[in-house]
Amino acid sequence: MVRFSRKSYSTLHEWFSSAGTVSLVVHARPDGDAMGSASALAGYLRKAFGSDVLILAPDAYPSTLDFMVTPSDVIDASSDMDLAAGRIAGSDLIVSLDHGDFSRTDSLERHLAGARCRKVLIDHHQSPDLASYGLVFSSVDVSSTCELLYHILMRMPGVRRASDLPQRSAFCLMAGMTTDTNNFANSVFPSTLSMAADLLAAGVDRNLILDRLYSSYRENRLRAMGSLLLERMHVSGNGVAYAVFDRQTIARFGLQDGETEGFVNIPLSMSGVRFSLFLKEDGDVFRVSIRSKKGFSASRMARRYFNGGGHENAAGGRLRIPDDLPSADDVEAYVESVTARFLQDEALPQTEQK
Ligand SMILES: [Mn+2]
Repeated sequence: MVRFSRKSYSTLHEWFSSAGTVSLVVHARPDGDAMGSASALAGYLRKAFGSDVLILAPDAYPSTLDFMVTPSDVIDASSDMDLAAGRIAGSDLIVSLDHGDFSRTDSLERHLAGARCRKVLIDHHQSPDLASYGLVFSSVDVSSTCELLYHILMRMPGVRRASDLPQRSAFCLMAGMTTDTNNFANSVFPSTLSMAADLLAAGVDRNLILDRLYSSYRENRLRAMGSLLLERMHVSGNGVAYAVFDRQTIARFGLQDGETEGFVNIPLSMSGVRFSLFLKEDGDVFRVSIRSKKGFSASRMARRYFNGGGHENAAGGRLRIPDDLPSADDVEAYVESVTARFLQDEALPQTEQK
């Protein structure tokens, strides 16, 4: 269960109620948890305080999340940087959701860091940048930012249960939590289930969420999954499985943003696989997703070899060409050598690692 001081909640409520213009900031390549928490908070702030609220995204969210986002709520900085920068300058309050520091917001970073207004962090990642925020709600003991936000909202005056929230906010909290837990498969705490029970009791249509998240794919995604299983996936003897989708594979299946979501989890269904890596070529970088089974650290692997980080069992990073790899052709050899080295290092007793 998540607990913050009584003072934190009352300060947050005071900041919410006195801010006319609020900007909710999400990380680059926003996912369901980021967009769900931002949409939910936007609805609450408008209803409770009549605030002028917009969501600031460094780039576009995938169309698979259309059902939980109102397009007019969102400023996409990659399509109008001046609008985004002006919004930040005119904000009374900035709330960062689902990321622990401004570096996850790409080109928005310097504007956010330079803004003089009040700043709040609501996030569930490790090692938040405490110095950048006046008020921090950070915990790794929750499934998602949506769950953390739910518990915070339940501490606001006038809110005792999910039915006290706008219906749309309750829906978005459930949708975002469902994406981050992969439909209750990962990072589920007792508090996650009590939140879900309350949201269901408030009338959230979970069937609609499941239909939109898991039964609305295009055919090409399944064909691409076939290629992953038959051709792209490599399984090493040391418990690492990985797959690379290079630009040719992406073009072959006409894959759009978000359509490879979840592919990284598939190899973990094999007995003996401890780490699964999925790499996708995007311009001059490979975007890397890493998942691990309990007892193995995806976040440490991401930090050490893939310029990234994240959660203990779900992390990500990137490899740049030519900084990290001479060319795209070297990616498989790189993955094999660093994962083997990582497993070797991890096998050493803790004392020898220091
Ligand atoms: Mn999240």
